[in-house]
Amino acid sequence: VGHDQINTEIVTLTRFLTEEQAKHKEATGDFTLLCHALQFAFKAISHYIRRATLVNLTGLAGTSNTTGDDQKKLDVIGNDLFIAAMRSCARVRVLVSEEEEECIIFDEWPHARYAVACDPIDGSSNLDAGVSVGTIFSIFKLAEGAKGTKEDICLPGTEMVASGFTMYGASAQLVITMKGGSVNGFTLDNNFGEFILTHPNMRIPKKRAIYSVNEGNSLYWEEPVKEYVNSLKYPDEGGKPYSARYIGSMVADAYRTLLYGGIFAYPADKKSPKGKLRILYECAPMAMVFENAGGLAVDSHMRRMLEVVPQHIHDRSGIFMGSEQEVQKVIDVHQKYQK
Ligand code: P6P
Repeated sequence: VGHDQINTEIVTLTRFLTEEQAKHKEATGDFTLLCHALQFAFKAISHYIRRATLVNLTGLAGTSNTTGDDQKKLDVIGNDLFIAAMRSCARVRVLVSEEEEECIIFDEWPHARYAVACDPIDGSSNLDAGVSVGTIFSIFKLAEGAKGTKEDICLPGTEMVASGFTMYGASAQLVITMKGGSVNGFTLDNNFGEFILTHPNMRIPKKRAIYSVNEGNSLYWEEPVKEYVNSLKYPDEGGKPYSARYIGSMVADAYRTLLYGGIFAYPADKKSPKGKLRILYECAPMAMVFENAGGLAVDSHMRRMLEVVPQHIHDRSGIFMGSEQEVQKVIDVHQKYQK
């Protein structure tokens, strides 16, 4: 390959974060160090997800480590890797994990100024089927004088300083956005061991005839949801029905919706009146990504998802997120029922 075909301007996530920090003269570098620990966790989880398939299926050495511990389930490994990365960066005070009933407070870092919520391996039930799973995260900066308690992270998504996810698909795809910023996609290049900027400034199409919802819950849906989904499947005269795409792994469904457009929905329903997906580490982080990419995200009361305040760290919510015009259709149908 001629030297003129070699790209020497390789924007790694590491470089991207350094350049971001340089834009904020008051930055101390704490956020950058936190994100370096975060990206390491994603690289490690990606490695173990790909290895686990071999280990589980072929029983290759490694199914039990030297001390004879049982093979940890992958979501436990993902959780342990994430907690270790967040603890060791000395920049996180409060950590919420889907895998941990209680909030983790790092007492060894009383002056750390960040709180992180995460689902280390969201959709892990799909792992054995080879379906893409992912890590979803949200980052909050603690208020001045915060004592480091779970109240410090029960905040609306508008308080997040950054959020995003990493999808472990054919390659590891990381999507990250800062408060009020753009959405940037990175692909893990195992040769460099770095996430490379492959999708700068991601923008979701304003509309797209794709809907993503578990229709197996139709029996439990509220009337507005039924009417809305039926309007996509049985359009008025001359309309073309929407395509249905549902993977059942939020990160995979979200990534497709972000790239192609359309709508993803997990409505609250009669079976799950508060919804199924968690606010802190599924709904809010995804909502900020979608809003910053030009989309919308609302809960089942049609409130802006980022303004929903969790009372408890594992609180759930209904969610509709995606292309602006698609979410607007949901809002319009619900408004008919609110009169
Ligand atoms: P259902 C996976 O278990 C998960 O938490 C999300 O990743 C996914 O969007 C949703 O639940 C799927 O739920 O009820 O359709 O299987």
